[in-house]
Parts: sequence; C-alpha cells; structure tokens
Amino acid sequence: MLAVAEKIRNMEIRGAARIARAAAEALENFAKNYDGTDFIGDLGLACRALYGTRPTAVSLWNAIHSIVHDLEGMENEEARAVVIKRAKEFTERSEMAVERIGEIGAKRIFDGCTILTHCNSSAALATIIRAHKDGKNIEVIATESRPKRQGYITARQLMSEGVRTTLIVDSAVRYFMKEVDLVFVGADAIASNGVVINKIGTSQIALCAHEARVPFYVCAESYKFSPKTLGGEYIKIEERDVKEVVDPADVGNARIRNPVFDATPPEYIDGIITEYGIISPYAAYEIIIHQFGQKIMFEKEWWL
Ligand code: RUB
Repeated sequence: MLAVAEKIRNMEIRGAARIARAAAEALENFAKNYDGTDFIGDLGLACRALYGTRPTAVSLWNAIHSIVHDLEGMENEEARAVVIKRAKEFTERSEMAVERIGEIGAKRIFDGCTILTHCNSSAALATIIRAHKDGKNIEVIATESRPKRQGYITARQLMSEGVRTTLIVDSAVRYFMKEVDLVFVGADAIASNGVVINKIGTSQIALCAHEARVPFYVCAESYKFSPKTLGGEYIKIEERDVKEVVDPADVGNARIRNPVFDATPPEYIDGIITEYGIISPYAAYEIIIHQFGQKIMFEKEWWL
C-alpha cells in the first residue's frame, strides 16, 4: 500500500485515471492480503495514505469513496469482500469509461484535421487514437508540458500508434494555433460550476483557442467531477518541489514556484466528453447530482 502511495506521490504512477485505478488496485490487494484484526481501522489508514499523495486529483477521492463508503457496522470478512468487489467494479468502470469517451470523442474529429493536446491524458489520447483507427487522416501537435515533460510520453504513444505527431514547447502554442482545428485535453478535476482543472498551461491554451475560434474539448470520465465543490469546497492546486523546474542555484536562488495544475473557466470550453456523452461544462452540476445525489455535500468521510 505504502509503495503504491509513494509511486503516486513521486509520479511514477501519474495521470488522474491511472492514479485512481492504482488506488483501487491497491485497496483490492490490501483487502485480499489482510491478516490483522481491525480491517476497517487499518483500511482507513490505507485510504488516508493514498489520498494524501496528489491533492488535486479528485479521481483519487472518487475511487476511494466508491470503494469504502458505508462500511460501518460490517464484520471484517464482509467488509473485505465488499472492498474487493467494489475495487474491481471501479477499475472496470474506469476502463470502460475511457473506451466510451474514445468512441464519442472520435466523432468530433474529422478527416484531415490537426489536433493540439497538452500533457498526457489517456482519455484525450483514446479519442485521438480511435479517430486514427477509424481511418481518419489526422495530425497531432503535442506540447512538451514543462516541467515534467509528459508530452514526451504523449508523442511516443501517438507515434507508436502511427499518428503523425509534432512536439512543441509550451510557449509555442499561440504561434501554432493557426494550424490547429481542435484542442483535446484531459482533466484532473471538474468543479460543479464547470471549471476544469488540468495540467498547468491548459488555461493559456484554452485562451488561445478561444481567441482563434478553435473548439476546445475536455475528455473526462465522470469520476473526475468533484462532488465536494457542490458544498463550497475549492479544488486544491498542487505545488510540487521547485527542483522539478530548475536548480535554485542556477537562477541565483531566485524564488521559484511550481504549481502543476491550473483552472480553465467554462466559457472557454466547447464541451466535456464524458462516458455519458458530450456535455456543456455548465452541466457539471447535473453529472455530480446524477452520481451522488445532494447529500454528498454534507457527508463526512469516515476514513478522513
Ligand atoms: C496529468 C494531467 C492529465 C490528467 C488527465 O498530470 O494533467 O491531463 O490527469 O489524464 P500529472 P487522464 O502528470 O501531473 O499526473 O485522462 O489520463 O486521467
């Protein structure tokens, strides 16, 4: 459990969907291998260890919540069986959601178009790869995505699927926007008012796309929507070690900041592609209510 938590923290496992599935798998294994006497108590510690790793990824909260909610009053054995079953269901649901998003999103991608993507989103890539497999002749411009350069992963994945890909530095987005027909990005979290939180730089890309009248789509499974924002909570933006950006000594020990996500307002988003279909960002509220109902706002997690 702690090993998985550490891999999520140090980004060996990264990307909101993979983080959520890794947490689900870790909880499944924890329940399968548990040989102590206080399963629920120890499960709570395990959930906290996982949850504390990446503060912005709502997918992590949603995965944990969907697996460990309402366990109170259960005996150890019953609770273990429930956790194993729900964890498997979460993983299956997550994989199916990405596939479905691919199917739906690919319909928005037309033959001959150039798509710009940022960072490395499995949901955004599922749509692009699906369109390519459907026989559409497409090209991708992938941003480098400083500081961790997840754009390299994107470029490698697309090239291995045979999608023509050009890698650019993040600051070249506006320069290239005139060549772009569509923007497809992923999401780490979506608030109830339709604000999308994704890799730092996403909001600048949305602004450029808006200025150039280029449609901007977010590909996001329903577990990227944050139920807690309904009750007034903000999504926390993770700030990571500044050494990911540069060695402070190289810049005369100037102050360095490293926020790794930013917020794109709904007015710059043409649609959010979910497994339920393409929705307006302003429909985020309905997606949350559909999944959780309103009482989620006031619920206190037993494991937090
Ligand atoms: C990854 C990132 C991705 C989203 C969506 O950030 O911002 O766009 O997580 O990815 P990091 P997916 O590399 O810091 O985790 O669609 O795969 O869930």
